[in-house]
Amino acid sequence: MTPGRYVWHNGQFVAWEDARVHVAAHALHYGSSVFDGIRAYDTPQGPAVLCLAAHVRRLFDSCRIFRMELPYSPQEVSEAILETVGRNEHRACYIRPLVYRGAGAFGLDPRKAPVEVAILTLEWGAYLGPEALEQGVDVVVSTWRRMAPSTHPAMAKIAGNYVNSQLMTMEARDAGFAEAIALDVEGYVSEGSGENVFVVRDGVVYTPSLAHSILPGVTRQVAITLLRELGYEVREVSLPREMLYLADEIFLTGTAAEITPVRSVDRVPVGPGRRGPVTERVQKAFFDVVSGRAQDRHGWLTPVRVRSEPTPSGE
Ligand code: PPE
Repeated sequence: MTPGRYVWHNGQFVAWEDARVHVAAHALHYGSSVFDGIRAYDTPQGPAVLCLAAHVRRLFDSCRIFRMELPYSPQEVSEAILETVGRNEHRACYIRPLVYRGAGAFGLDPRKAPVEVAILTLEWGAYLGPEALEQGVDVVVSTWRRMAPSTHPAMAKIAGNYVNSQLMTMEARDAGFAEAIALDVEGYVSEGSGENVFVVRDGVVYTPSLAHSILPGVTRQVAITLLRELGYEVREVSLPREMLYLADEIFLTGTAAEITPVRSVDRVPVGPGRRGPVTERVQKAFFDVVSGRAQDRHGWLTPVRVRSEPTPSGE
């Protein structure tokens, strides 16, 4: 993972090494930050950010749920994201906007602590390993359940929610799996530690609805759109765990994971145990759009103006 040279921090560009917080930062003690994850792809017209508006909207939605008032507008954050990618001269990168409660208050009313904003970029390759996109990954159903709807707000990308994801990931990796899928409190399929889940059976595509403690994934929405355009029926449903063992195909979607096939669940092969045709078609449609090979008919790509003027004071 290669970090970008500059970080946008509270309205200013600072060197990566200088983008610091105080150890008294509220977020560090209580998980009181929200974030998003966005990718910029290399296209023949230069780098382009995928689904910028949808990601910025979700960032603001997360803040609204957690009652964090951002000192910037969605427009300003979008501009800052494009400027950060441009300034760091990435051809392609992962973008991490972060809104956190800084230092200034202890205790459990976070609203007494200031809201601060950072935008980081880094070069981050295939999330689940270089072979994963073609070969698929081995996953396990986690012993950890996704948070109950009356506990943490799953629709918000709040840092504190990710304690659950980290427990899932460590358990899965220690047992030799690439990733874990969690069930919700009632035992229905929810999502991966950092991905949404899709199941294909008899040519119909199923994915858990928002009622199953999932993050409303931007890639999930892109995949649903592409699948419908390819002529598949996509249903947002309550998915019993056993559908994972009956599936012809399973794939995971996420900004970091992109569209990754699953080849086994709990050591049970998915279909014939390799990437299936529906997964392959939706992957191809996805990578064709993000790489600029196919026409961007939905306006998903925002071009980045690459400027290489010297930045912050002291440079
Ligand atoms: N569920 C969870 C819990 C989740 O964290 C993500 C993204 C998704 C679904 C898919 O959402 P979207 O990226 O909008 O399609 N996970 C982010 C964090 C990964 C990380 O390791 O950090 C991501 O993919 O950026």
